[in-house]
Formats: sequence, structure tokens, C-alpha cells
Amino acid sequence: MIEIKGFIFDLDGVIVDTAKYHFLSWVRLADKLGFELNTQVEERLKGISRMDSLNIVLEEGGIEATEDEKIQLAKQKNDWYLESLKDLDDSVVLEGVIPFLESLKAEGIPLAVGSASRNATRILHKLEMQHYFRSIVDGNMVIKTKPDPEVFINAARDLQFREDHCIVFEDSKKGIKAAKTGGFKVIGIGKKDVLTEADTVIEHFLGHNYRSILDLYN
Ligand code: B16
Ligand code: MG
Repeated sequence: MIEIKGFIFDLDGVIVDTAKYHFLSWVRLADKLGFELNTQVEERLKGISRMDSLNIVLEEGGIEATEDEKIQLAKQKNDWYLESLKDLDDSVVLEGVIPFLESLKAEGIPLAVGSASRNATRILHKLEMQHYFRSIVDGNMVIKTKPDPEVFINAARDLQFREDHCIVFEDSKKGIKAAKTGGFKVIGIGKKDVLTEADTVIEHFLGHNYRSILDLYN
């Protein structure tokens, strides 16, 4: 029987369906720079920091930029991203998330968020969901970004649990790599054929509770 004490959630693609807004903002930036961003790039942009994403987008367009220009472009993308979230409401919360969080709360399981997004804390507060989490570690609080495990290690430290006593829920390949490197158990949220490095993959939280998640390991 494995010992699980805490659950750590990625935000974008796990709790909220904001990945599409990130991508649409990158598409808009590419358009401004004069090229069309291939939809296949979307998967590669998931889970990584804003600057790492920008570098991939610029590479796709064969565009070189100075550090100052990159700061401006990243700001422009973030302004558009925030603009698309200005009417943020519950409809952005992924299916099954709230009942799942409620079931964990009822069991008294300590929860944390580990997100690459610098907007994560703001989004959770706007949705009034911050109360579910004992710790929220976002992109402003780390030096190294996914696939480095720092964000999850900090979350586990806040929960005061060993890494192998926590399950991380992740929708991105880079995030799964980060959690694995950090010694966590990892459940992928999404498609099995994409998230091949996760311990196991579920499509969404609908119908899941604390017991059904532990059963995945037994
Ligand atoms: P921001 P997660 C990640 O969030 C997104 O998946 C990724 O697409 C985004 O570039 C990154 O946050 C940074 O976001 O620009 O808001 O700081 O999946 O780690 O919760
Ligand atoms: Mg994610």
C-alpha cells in the first residue's frame, strides 16, 4: 500500500481551461510579427514559462530579437492573455474539479498548487478557489521553471511532506518530467498517448475522489 499524504495540482490545463487563451495570445503575437503559428506548437508551450514559450514562438517564425524586445513581446502577450481573462468566471474551471476538491477537503487531505504561471495566484483568487489550497506556488516564486522540479518541491515543502508522499496532477509533458525528476508520483490529466511519462493518465476528474485516485496505484 503506497503512502500518499498530499496532492499538488498544476493550474493551467488541470484546474482551469486557460491553455486555449495562452495559445490564442501567442497566435496573435505571431500574427503581429508576420507569421502563422502552427497549431502543433501548442503542446510544446504547455507548462513552460512565458519567456521559454516566447523563445519557441520566435524560433518558429525564424525571428531574432534583443532581450529588450523580448521583454516587450512577452508583456504584449501577457496583456492580451489577461484581456481574454477579464470576464473570468466558473465556466473556465474544468469539469469535475470542484467536486473532486470538495471530496479531498472532506477527507482532510492537504492540497497545494504548483504552476509555472505568474498569473496563477491572481486567477485562483478571482475564482475564489484559493481557500482549497494550503500553499500556492506560482511562477513568481521560483528561480527554475518546469521541467525543473523546483515549483513542486517548494509546494511539498510548504505541505511539509516528502516528495514521494505527494501526487502531482499535470497536463503537460514538461510538468510531468518536472514532477518525476523531483521524485513525486504523477497522474497525467489528458491523453494517454501524449502523457507517456506519467504513472497513469486520467481524462478528467469527473467521477473521481480520494479513494479512486489511490486505487490507481494499487
Ligand atoms: P504566465 P501551468 C503555465 O501554467 C502554462 O501552461 C503555460 O502555457 C504558460 O506559458 C505558463 O504557465 C506561464 O504563464 O504567462 O501566465 O506566467 O500549466 O504551469 O499552470
Ligand atoms: Mg498545465
